[in-house]
Formats: sequence, structure tokens, C-alpha cells
Amino acid sequence: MSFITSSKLLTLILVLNEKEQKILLGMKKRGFGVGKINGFGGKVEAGETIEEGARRELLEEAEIEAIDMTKVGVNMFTFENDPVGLEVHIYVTKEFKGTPTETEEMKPEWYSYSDIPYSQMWADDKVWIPLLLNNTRFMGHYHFSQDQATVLYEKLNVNIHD
Ligand code: 6OG
Repeated sequence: MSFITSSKLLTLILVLNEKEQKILLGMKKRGFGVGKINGFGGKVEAGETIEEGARRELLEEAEIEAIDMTKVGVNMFTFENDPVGLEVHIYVTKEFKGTPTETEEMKPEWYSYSDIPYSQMWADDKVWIPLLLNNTRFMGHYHFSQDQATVLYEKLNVNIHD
């Protein structure tokens, strides 16, 4: 049995183009999850709301400004032999201002819903991204191996409240 004794608050935004059935993802160029393809997000800073944090990270990492933001899920990530969990609040944005641009942190690219590069993403993503694309709200807990490559345990709840 293991326990987490604290958690960090983070955000993740998935930008969707529903008309073209495309999702904007970015290759992370530095920091946690470097080399992986993911949505845009990061740590919520003191003095900002979770939504403000998500919006700021999208602007910093892809140079676009969210017009709409809908919270669709929350994931808790824990890691073997690590008492600190990551509580990640997940948003969908369907309208934005600006053009997705490569930054020091991320290299954005559009992918078809049918061609999402799960093999280059965190192992949890293939579980909840299909739910997100299907407008299903979710709450999950994924416990990762120490090398961050494998999900050792997962618990998923769907159709959670707003
Ligand atoms: P910085 O610490 O670089 O933000 N993140 C995860 N995303 C997925 N899909 N799976 C995980 O499984 C994740 N762990 C963290 C949250 C890190 C960014 O990476 C996301 C943030 O958007 C373990 O500021």
C-alpha cells in the first residue's frame, strides 16, 4: 500500500477543431514529460484560478488565446515510491484567437481524431482522450511505475459532475 501526502495542481488543455475532427497537440521540448506529445498546460500559480492557469499556459506554450474553455475531467497521477501526486484539471477549447506557434516549451501540430499518436504520449492518454472526444466527463487515477512508462493501476469514473 502506498499513500500520497500532497499533490501539485496542474492544468491540461486540449484544443479541438470539431469541423475538421482534429486535435492540437504539442511535443514537449523541456521539463517534465520531455519528448512526449501532450496537450498544453502546467502548474497553477499562486493567486490565479485553475482556469486562469490553464489559459496562461496555452498562451505561453502555443501562443493562442482560448475563447471558450470547458472543464471535462480531472486526473490524479501518482508514481511508485513518490508521495507527491499530480492533480491535473483538463479543459477543452474549441475556439481560440491566434495561430498555434512553436515556442521554447512546445511544438504544436494538428492530428486527426483517427490518428492520435498514443505511442508517443503518456500511457493514460489512450484511456481518457476518447472519452473527451465523445463529450464524456471523467475522473481518473493512474498509478505509474517509477520509470513513468507503465500504468500499474487505474481507476476511472465517467459522467462525473461539472
Ligand atoms: P509542467 O510541470 O511542465 O507541466 N501531465 C500529464 N499529462 C498526461 N497526459 N499524463 C500524465 O501522466 C501527466 N503528468 C503531467 C500536466 C506538466 C504538464 O504535463 C501534464 C501539465 O500540463 C503522468 O509545467
